[in-house]
Formats: sequence, C-alpha cells, structure tokens
Amino acid sequence: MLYKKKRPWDSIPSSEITPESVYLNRRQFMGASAAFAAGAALLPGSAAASIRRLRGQQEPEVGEVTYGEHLREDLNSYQDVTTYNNFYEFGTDKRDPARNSGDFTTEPWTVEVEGEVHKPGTYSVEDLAPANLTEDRIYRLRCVEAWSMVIPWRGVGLREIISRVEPTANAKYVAFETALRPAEMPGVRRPVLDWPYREGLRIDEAANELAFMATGLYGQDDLPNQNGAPLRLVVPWKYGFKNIKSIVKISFVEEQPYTTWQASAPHEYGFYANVNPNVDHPRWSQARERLLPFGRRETDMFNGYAEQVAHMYAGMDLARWY
Ligand SMILES: Nc1nc2c(c(=O)[nH]1)N[C@H]1C(S)=C(S)[C@@H](COP(=O)(O)O)O[C@H]1N2
Ligand SMILES: [Mo]
Repeated sequence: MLYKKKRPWDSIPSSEITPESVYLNRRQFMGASAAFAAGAALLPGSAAASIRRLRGQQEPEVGEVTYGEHLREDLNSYQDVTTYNNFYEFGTDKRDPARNSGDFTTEPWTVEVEGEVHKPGTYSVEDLAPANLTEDRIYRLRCVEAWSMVIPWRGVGLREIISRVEPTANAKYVAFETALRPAEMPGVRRPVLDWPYREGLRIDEAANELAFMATGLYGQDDLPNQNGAPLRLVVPWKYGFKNIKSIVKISFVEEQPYTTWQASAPHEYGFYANVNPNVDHPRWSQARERLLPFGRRETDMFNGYAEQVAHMYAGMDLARWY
C-alpha cells in the first residue's frame, strides 16, 4: 500500500534520524540493509567489506516493500533488528532472543480480551489484526538503555483493535501480558523479572494514531520470534520496554495497571516512560543515544513524536517522568 499523502509518522527528516549517515534512496534499502549501507558508506571500501564479513550480513528476504516514495530513511539492517534484542524471557544477553527463541510456538495463538469491553473473548491474531488493515510504518525505537534503531514494522493501528473489541466508558487503561511458557522460554526459569511480562497504556495513549500492533517487519507478514511473534506492541514515543512482545492477554481496566518494570524498580522505570532527554535515568544520562550500529545522536523529546503525542500530557509534570 503506497501512502497517498504524508502521514504524521513519516514526518521526521532523515537528517534528524542520523545526522552522520548518508541519504539512501528507496531502491538501495529495498534490496540491501540500509543501516549497514549507511555505516559502510562512511568507511573506505575495504573496511566496509571486512565489516560486512565480520557481521555475516545477509540480504533480508523482503517482499514488496511499500513504504511510500517520499520516505528516505536509513533503516537498521534486518540483521540488527533481529539479532540485537531485549526479550528477557529468552535470556538477558542481546543475542539470547535470536539464539533461544527458535522453539517458541506461535501457531496456534490466541489472545484473551477481557475487562471493560463490550466484546470480550478469545481472539485469533487474524481476528485482531486482519490482513486487509495491515500497513507498514517506519518508527524509531529508543531503549531506556540509551541505544536506538530505526525499524520498518508491519501491522495494524492499535486503535483498529480497540474499536473492534469496543471498550466501555469505564475503560481508562489497557493492560497487556506476554506468554509465560517455562518449557519454551529458558529465561523465565529464573526470577529475573516478575513473570509474566506486563505492560500498560492509558486508553487515550492506546488510541493515539501512532500506537501500533506489529505482526511483521521488514516487509514480511510475520515477526521473527525474537521480535515478539506473533503480536507485539509498538509505541515509538515511549522507551522500548513499553513495547511488550508476544501478547496473550489484553485487559481493559479502570485503574492504572501493574507493569513489570515499574514493579521491579519504581524510581527507574515509570508507568508513562515517555522518551525524555531532560530526565536522566538514575544511573545514566538520557540526553544522547547510540544509534546502532555506528551512530550517535541527541535524544529527542518523545523520541521525535512530540507533535503527535505531547497534547496527551498537558498539565503533567515532565520533570517527574522516568
Ligand atoms: N515480553 C517482553 N517484551 C519486551 C521485552 C522483554 O524482555 N519481554 N523487552 C522490551 C525492551 S527493553 C525493548 S528495548 C524492546 C526491544 O524490542 P526489539 O528486540 O524487537 O528491538 O522490547 C521490549 N519488549
Ligand atoms: Mo529497552
């Protein structure tokens, strides 16, 4: 689906995304891995070739990639997106999710929708994210650990899912829960976090035009397991940990829900967790970030999406958010 007009999430100039990287044309990133090409373009040819060998860079098997002709963003490579992950259920090393999630069963998959909704029940992925509503969106991902990527997702607007299940007037928040399967998830056999992984949004945040439920990436219909197959939240103005993976339950509730990271370290990880360069993590600065694999950049308020989301936080104390 080719974008007919420029949409809000397309509005970040590539000069802001990676000041130090080259401007890639669509053809280049259709076939190759753009972030790698971007990094490589800064290096002499022989160095680029040896880094490519070292990194075992592969051509992503992308289908018809339809991001819109006007987009000129340098994506992170398929390799970066699928081998440098946080998914603690499969281990805490960045390489663990890719290494340990191969046996994770994502078919069949059902999602329980419960609480303050007119249409509670057990839904399939296809019920919640039907193919005819699927679109591609390129978003920045900014981890609270101060690294970032630019990722091309495929999926549906979260508001489409919300409108299908029809929340009641009492629904003030949405809570999400990840699958918990010790037999398939080696990481949950240790009490690293309070499993199952849980996250939540205020209902207006969930209905914001940017909130997205990914079912695929890089022009492919399915997500790799390490990225949260088969269904994973993407809220690009918030720190990465809000992007809960492999969702099995969605609850509409009246009170602000329990979230795993807030419970584990309340003064380090807040419920809102909006990207904010002015509020440091107690143990490190949030002013800048490492744009993988080779970049550095200033962190933007709301990760660059202030225009679409700042209005939701009018009157709240910015300095108090973690
Ligand atoms: N269930 C679950 N979801 C999760 C995590 C996790 O450990 N478990 N890690 C979060 C963090 S900290 C980040 S930065 C993103 C990383 O997403 P990616 O690996 O697809 O880039 O997933 C988030 N979602
Ligand atoms: Mo993260």
